[in-house]
Amino acid sequence: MNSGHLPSQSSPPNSETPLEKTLGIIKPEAVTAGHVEAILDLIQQHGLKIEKKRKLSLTRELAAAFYEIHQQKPFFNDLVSYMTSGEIIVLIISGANAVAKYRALMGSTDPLQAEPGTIRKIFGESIERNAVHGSDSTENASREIAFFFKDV
Ligand code: IDP
Ligand code: MG
Repeated sequence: MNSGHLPSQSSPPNSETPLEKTLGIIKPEAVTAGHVEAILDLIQQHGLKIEKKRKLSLTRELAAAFYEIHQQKPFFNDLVSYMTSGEIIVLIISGANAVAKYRALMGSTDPLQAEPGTIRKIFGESIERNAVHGSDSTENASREIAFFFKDV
């Protein structure tokens, strides 16, 4: 991101803005708290499209596989327990620069550090219970989309 500010509302794509897909997750505490529609609205207000949406529950095995890069982290077991504690909503989000744009809209991992207006600032409860996930690169977006949407 080129500044500390959230990207403005929808900006028209031009020939240099790649159309991308990214994987989003609305995490269990945000689903339970009834924030799904508000989060989907925010994503769409920022010019991103919800291409696909699935509600599901992760098993411990699936949650551990999804977060395998964090296996060695001290918070890994808690993260797996948290992500299996209730239903989640998995999203394919598309648009110009969707990966970076959605990451910016999510805000910092820790809601206390997140900028005003970001999803994590508004809906996150803690560095763990931070309302949403988003792919951090186009490579990981492809891997994560394939993880949840076999037919895409
Ligand atoms: P990200 O979701 O912003 O990409 P990652 O470092 O990839 O952040 O961590 C994955 C998830 O693990 C976070 O979204 C959060 O739910 C949890 N997490 C990250 N760091 C901590 C921590 O220090 N304590 C507890 N949970 C954490
Ligand atoms: Mg991450």
